[in-house]
Amino acid sequence: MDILDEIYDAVIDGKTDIVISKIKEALENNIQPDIIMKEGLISGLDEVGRLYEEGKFFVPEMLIAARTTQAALKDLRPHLVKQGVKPAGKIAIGTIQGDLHDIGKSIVAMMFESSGFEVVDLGVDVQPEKFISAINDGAQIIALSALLTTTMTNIRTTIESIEKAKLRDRVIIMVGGAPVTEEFSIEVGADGFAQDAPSAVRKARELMGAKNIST
Ligand code: B1M
Repeated sequence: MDILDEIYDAVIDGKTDIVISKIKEALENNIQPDIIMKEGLISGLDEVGRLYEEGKFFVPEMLIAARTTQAALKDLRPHLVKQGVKPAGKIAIGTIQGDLHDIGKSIVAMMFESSGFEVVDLGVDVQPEKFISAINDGAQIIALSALLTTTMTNIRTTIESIEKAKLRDRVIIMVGGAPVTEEFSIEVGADGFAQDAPSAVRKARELMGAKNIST
């Protein structure tokens, strides 16, 4: 089995020690850092996302694989920087104003980070102004999480504030959380909806490719 396949398998199994030692071996064998990231780490994590969507993996397995990938990326990052590799995009994520649930939002944030995005986690109970500041600071995507039917309406208020600040054209807006649906996302004028962390990553990549965002 080649080294990249071993990294891929170890990501799926959440075996951090093996991933880190195999990355070292891959670098010693002159495999480029971006290839290690894409074909070993990210494709392993994509497979974890697929298994989760098929109901074969659950949240704990997904969290373990995301943590493994994050630890490995920490080691790989200096090599990626040296190679001139840029993040897949800059995302600011937060739980909407009035809402204190942060478990799902943090899983989505971790999955974005493990998949090569630069992530700014704005926390919980995030006021629209904070999302506006994040856009002004270069976020290309903002991801809004809501867990309560009473707070999901604040997604609309936040999008309206972004429109009022004349920043709507500069940013991709993604929404998610247990009560949020595709229909609701269209109704409030978001660019995309994702029902879980793996599909959020897939949707972000798709939207980054489709919308030309200038920062
Ligand atoms: Co609360 N709570 N809670 N709670 N809580 C719910 C959400 C509730 C469904 C429970 C119930 O009644 N059955 C209910 C909401 C009912 C409704 O609105 N229809 C509820 C309520 C009512 C409340 C309070 C109002 C209770 C009270 O005080 N009377 C209160 C509100 C506080 C507030 O926010 N202002 C409250 C408080 C709390 C705790 C603080 C005790 C705690 C939160 C702790 C924390 O987060 N640190 C809590 C918890 C734990 C829950 C439940 C049990 C679990 C939520 C969770 O973490 N799920 C929840 C019931 C349930 O869901 N079974 C419940 C696991 C997590 C991995 O899933 O968050 O859905 P989830 O995230 C998923 C997807 O939704 C998606 O990806 C994630 C990963 O796959 N996703 C995104 C999430 N954000 C995304 C953003 C994206 C994309 C995808 O951006 C692009």
